[in-house]
Amino acid sequence: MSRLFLGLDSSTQSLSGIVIDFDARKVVYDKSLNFDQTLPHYKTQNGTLRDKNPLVVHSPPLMWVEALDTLFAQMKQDGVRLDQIHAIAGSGQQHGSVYLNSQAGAALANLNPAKSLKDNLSAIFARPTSPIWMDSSTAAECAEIREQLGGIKAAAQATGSDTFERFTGPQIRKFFKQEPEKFAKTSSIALVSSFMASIIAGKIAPIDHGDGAGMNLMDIKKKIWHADAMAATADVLVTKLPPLAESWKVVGPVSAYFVKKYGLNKDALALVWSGDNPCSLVGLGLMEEGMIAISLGTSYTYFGYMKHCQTDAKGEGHVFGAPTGDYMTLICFKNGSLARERLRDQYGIDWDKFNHLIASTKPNADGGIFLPWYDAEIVPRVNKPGIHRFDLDANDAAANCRAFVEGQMMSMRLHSEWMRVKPKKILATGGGSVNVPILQIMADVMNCSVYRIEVSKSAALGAALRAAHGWLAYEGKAPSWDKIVRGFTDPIPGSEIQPSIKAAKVYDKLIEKYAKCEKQALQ
Ligand code: XUL
Repeated sequence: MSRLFLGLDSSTQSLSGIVIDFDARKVVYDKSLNFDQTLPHYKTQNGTLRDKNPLVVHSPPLMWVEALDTLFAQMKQDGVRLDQIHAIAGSGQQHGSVYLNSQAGAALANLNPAKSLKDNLSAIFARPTSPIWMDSSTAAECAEIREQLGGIKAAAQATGSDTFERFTGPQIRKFFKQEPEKFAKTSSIALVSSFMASIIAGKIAPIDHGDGAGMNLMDIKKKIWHADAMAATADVLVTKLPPLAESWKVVGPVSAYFVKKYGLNKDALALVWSGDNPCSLVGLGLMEEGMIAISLGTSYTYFGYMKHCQTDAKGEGHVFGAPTGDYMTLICFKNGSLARERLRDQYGIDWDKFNHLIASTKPNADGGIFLPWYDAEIVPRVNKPGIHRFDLDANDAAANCRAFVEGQMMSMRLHSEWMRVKPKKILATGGGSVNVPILQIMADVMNCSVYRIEVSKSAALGAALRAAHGWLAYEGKAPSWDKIVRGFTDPIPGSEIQPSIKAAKVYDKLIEKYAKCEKQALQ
């Protein structure tokens, strides 16, 4: 019998499921349900509910519940051998929170297969909507918690990150301050990840160390709830938070609901879920220090594995738990591909021309520096958007396009220095990674080889691999992570881009000028 494992990913816009045949080392099923299209009655836009206040972004948790039933029904209809699935793990968009009332525990334990999940669970919410990671309405609460914890550096040392608007603690504090009655009726607060795990297991699931680190509530070193952070966030919080657990913790056997309704094996294990970034770390095979992924999406993210916890004194980057039990780091740069598009449009060119222009200019062609803050920037913190040119003629499209990409890469290099881990291998992902001239600049600035990898589903794949790891650990077959990911996470053959020694030398010098320009612009 094949050993199949299911990885689910409850992301902002969709619920995905990936089934892997662990012995054959391949993905045997891969499906995504888009929330807006599959469940239009929740009236979401890109999975979210928009508010009059643009800073407020919530989603309906009942939509995630219904999506789970829909996906299982789809898997059954598609002939997935659900009886051969040995374990299920999952990935959730990070930071989002679900507020459960006192009925939740019993409702989860007694899921009736004659009814839908939605009908079983519609009465368990103390708050009908969930603030998600795109919500940035908690600046006041961030300031309050930060102050209680002793400032940026202290907050980062305590919880792995400075306080951030989207992080769960500041969101909980806002709810506690603004809706005290509903807060009082909340018996249990879940993350998106632990909420979904609770349904699969039929009981309130723990929060894993990976996702727990995205809350500003977990002691990042001891991996227990941080007493001062809880006190700074809300009253009696300790009674409302589930326990924390390692990422391979078995919550229990899967709920009988899924056995009776969809034919899951009654012995299949339900594992804790983690955040999408920790799951992607596994789904990309980043299991060693110096292995970095750079995702070139709307925004850019830079993330990698970290052996020993090292926090950012400036509070720009995050430290989360890794599914291996170690750590991972993540930095978000807001001005990514969208900013690049804005520059391209200013010169009225297309992407081919843009790439041609940068490929036909030399590294740091005219000594120019471009700071690309079309939007307010997260890293470095820039509240007032604006682009800045140094020694650059705005009319020179080629020099500007090159300096723009160089600026983005130098910013990543500079602002990841606190990790004290020199990149050894970079995996480039996301829409922007199809542009080879951009990847060449990345390789040259970082002085490191860059590979492309297809990762549209890295979080769901990572969850499936975590399911395999959790099941093997439970069976006492102490698995090495290397062996687990082997064959599933290979870069695209022939995609390697080597740094040029000459160009790398140019950038080693230029980074100093870049840092000075940034400092000047920030003043
Ligand atoms: C990470 C973050 C996002 C969400 C997206 O801090 O906010 O990557 O996890 O799902």
